[in-house]
Amino acid sequence: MDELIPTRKLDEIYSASALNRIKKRYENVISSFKRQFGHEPDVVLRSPGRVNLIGDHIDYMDYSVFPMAIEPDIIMAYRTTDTDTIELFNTDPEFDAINIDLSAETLQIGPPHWSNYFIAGHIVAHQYMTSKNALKLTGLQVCVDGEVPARSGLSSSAAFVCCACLIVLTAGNVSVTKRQLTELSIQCEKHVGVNSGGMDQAASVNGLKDHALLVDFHPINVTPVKLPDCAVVIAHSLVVADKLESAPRNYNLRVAEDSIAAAALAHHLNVDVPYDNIIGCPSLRAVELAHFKTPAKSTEEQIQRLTSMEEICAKLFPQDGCTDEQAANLCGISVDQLRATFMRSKLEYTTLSLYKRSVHVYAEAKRVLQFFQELSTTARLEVLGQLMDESQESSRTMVCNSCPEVDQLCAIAKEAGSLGSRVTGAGFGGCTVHLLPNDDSLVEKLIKAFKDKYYSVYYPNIDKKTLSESIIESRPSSGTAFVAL
Ligand code: NG1
Ligand code: MG
Repeated sequence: MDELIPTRKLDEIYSASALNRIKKRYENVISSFKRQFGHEPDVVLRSPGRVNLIGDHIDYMDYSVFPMAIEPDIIMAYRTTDTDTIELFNTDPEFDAINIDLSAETLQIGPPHWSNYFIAGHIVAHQYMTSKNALKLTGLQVCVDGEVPARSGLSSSAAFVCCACLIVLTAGNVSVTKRQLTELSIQCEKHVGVNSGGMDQAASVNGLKDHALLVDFHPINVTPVKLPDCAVVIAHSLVVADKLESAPRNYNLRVAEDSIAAAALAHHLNVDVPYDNIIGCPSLRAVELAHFKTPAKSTEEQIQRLTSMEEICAKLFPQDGCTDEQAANLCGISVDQLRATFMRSKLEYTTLSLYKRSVHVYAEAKRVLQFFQELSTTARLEVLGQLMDESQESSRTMVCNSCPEVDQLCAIAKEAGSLGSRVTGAGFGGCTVHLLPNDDSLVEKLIKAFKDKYYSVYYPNIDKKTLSESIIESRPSSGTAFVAL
């Protein structure tokens, strides 16, 4: 992670079969740029989306996750100007062009708009440059071209903020390592209103061809692991998962529930934990570390520890949820303190599901370890698939971030021979991921089953383009890079 963001040629980034199409895509970005701004861009760069194989809704609790970067990505081309404006343009007419005024003291995030993700990258890069006394802000002309489906759990937003952050830094003559860009881009989404963990940005920046990535947090570290001979197929439920709009009842609520569960456990186990997660609260991993005091000596011991944490949660928390009063009691604080500490962003709920969420975190953290262990030893696809299925069951019943359409896609896939099928990313709709043997006929059979039993049933009027973009077979792709054309 300590090398600088690389410059890569197209054939080093994309698979051979995609190259012709990709070349046209870059030509279109350059010609759109010229048409819009009357010049060639100075620099072109890209950052990929990601699919998460296993380990969801645990990154913000500091547990390791197992994503891989995918080929669909966001390309940005930019040119510096001596104006006080960022001129943002998107090749997709759905996203309207906008000028952002840089003359104000600090940039502010406005009402929901795609440009907010650029502003978030700008704010974070600006703060970093100020801290390094390297502040040189210029005007920018930027053309964006995205192929990661938005609001689908494939991290279009992380790919976007990684590009935005890198543009502002590079335009200001600041070069960064993969680690620095990972750490900076992790801070971005919070400015937009989602208290996100760091999985997506780590996967986007550090992606490596043919490798999945074990991502650890605190400190952040990425270990590439070669994927065995297999096929990974992604299918979009086409249920729009608007993470920002639904954050108070979905994503941000999960982060808050886990944080409250961690504080309650720490109180129960009588241990001190740092208040340093994404919302300035304790993480469930910090409680585990404080409780056991010394690091586990083996994966087996770590797995046992996680099992015993699950058992403690199951005894401590009522299974049907907690009122604010109960939660505050469990943490040993007042209701006012509970709200002031854990609920600084707006939340909507009837009860707090401390039991379900905390048990999921410890169980899913265990599955990630088992997945990694299996991949690093015998790499049996059946074992990996089984863990993915168990993860889906936990999403459905404990995180409650699946939905009937996602369940349906997983059931169709299992019937068609998938070894493991699950929702990927934040969920509440969005994409599913499926593991298969590397066998073209099995992959074709799966894709046919999706078309016949899902898309033509749920979306009988689906157009060809949407259908072809909804099913992605992707090998692990490489990460953020400047592109040499
Ligand atoms: P997606 O599905 O890409 O929005 C989100 C979070 C991750 C992680 C997963 C759930 C962001 C940028 N990413 O991913 O940090 O928590 O959900 O595992 O919010
Ligand atoms: Mg996102």
